[in-house]
Amino acid sequence: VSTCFWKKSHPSEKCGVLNVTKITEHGKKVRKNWASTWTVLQGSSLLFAKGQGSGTSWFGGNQSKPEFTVNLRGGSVEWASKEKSSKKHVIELKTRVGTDLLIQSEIDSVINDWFRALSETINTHSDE
Ligand code: I3S
Repeated sequence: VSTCFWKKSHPSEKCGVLNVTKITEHGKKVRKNWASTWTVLQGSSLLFAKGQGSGTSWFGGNQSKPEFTVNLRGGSVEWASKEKSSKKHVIELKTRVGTDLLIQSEIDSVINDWFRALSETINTHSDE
């Protein structure tokens, strides 16, 4: 997708709007705060920007930095258990630094694609 980049010089493999919340920060439990979040997969990084309505106006727009970034190297993904969330189609992403996220979409195919993309990224970069 042509709109799927962070900066023109940094094309991204994948981007889209997902529901995202942190559940831990450096291993400590934090209060959930689900938010509709622009998510960009770029190399081994996952970049987030909250509160943006439209991807095309935002990517390449005036926001030059992501609000939040996680490094996928050494992380893991799994489907979240019912205890973790009452929502459907929830991915639990764990990072090496102990910041864990839940990532959700109502759309089956969307969340399945993300699960695959995140797993592949983690596997590809695990030896680096
Ligand atoms: O795991 P929890 O605490 O049941 O998560 C729910 C809460 O974060 C709730 O907000 P407050 O209790 O802070 O008002 C959210 O509205 C819910 O969406 C959270 O649960 P789900 O099952 O949707 O992840």
